[in-house]
Amino acid sequence: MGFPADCFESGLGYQAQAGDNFIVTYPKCGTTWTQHIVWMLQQNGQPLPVGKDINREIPHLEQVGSEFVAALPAPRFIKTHLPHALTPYHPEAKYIYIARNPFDCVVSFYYHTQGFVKHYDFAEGTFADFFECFINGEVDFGDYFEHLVPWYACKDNANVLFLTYEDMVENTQRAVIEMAKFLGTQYSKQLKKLDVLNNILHHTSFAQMSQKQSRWSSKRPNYAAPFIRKGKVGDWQNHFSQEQAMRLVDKFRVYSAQTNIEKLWPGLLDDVEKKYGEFCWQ
Ligand code: PPS
Repeated sequence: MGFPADCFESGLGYQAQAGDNFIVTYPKCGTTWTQHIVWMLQQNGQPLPVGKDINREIPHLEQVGSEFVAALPAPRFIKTHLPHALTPYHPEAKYIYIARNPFDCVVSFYYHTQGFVKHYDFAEGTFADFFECFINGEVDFGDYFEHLVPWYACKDNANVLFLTYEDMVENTQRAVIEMAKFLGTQYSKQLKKLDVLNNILHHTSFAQMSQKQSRWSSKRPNYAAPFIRKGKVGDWQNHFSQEQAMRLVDKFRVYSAQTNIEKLWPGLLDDVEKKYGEFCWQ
């Protein structure tokens, strides 16, 4: 992933504190979008100024290390992709977890891995190559399902707000309001001013964020493709073979049998099977 090893290691040792707010995701599930929403909630609806890097404002724990995060003014807002067992915990810290369906996640992750040319040496990698890594859990931050399942189990905890990327796309306003309420009255009362809510919805829309991405930061010198790429639900259908679709359905069903994670995306697995169901195992 290209993070300094000492920062990664020190990030693992960060002691969460009362009042910390974590944005927790498996990669490519809506982290950057959520960072911008939360940042604007903190700033009375003002967007991130040109030249500022959201990953300095709401830093990625594993990238910057614990000292950087500990030195942030409270209340801290922190991004992490760490799995549940490694995420710094404090009962009075808050955790916003965003889940995205694994079909679109792997596609987004593929373009990410292909795009960071110096970090991954995968510029020539195909989707088929990446799919094998993903389904075997051999990608940054490990297995998708192993990340999702323990957080899903905590979804009703008072200090966890569990949302899906798909819900955010379907009704962004509802998601913004839920985030604000969860973070506390100082944030939710901002939304009573209509222009604050409208500003957040406008500036964090896919159109705005994709248009502005190169102006915010350009601390992504090794990234060869747009980071805010397509922002769609269902793009996987343009990438998956029948065999890949059914293998991911099978893996999903194994995890779902124990946990009901299938309920996060009602009808998804049935739809995939309907579309690709004639696939016959050899
Ligand atoms: S990372 O690298 O893990 O931080 O990536 P992350 O930000 O979690 O995920 C990137 C995907 O989120 C999409 N995105 C958005 N979708 C809708 N609306 C907005 N505003 C938005 N901002 C980012 C981004 O395009 C990536 O998804 P794909 O499918 O690749 O387009």
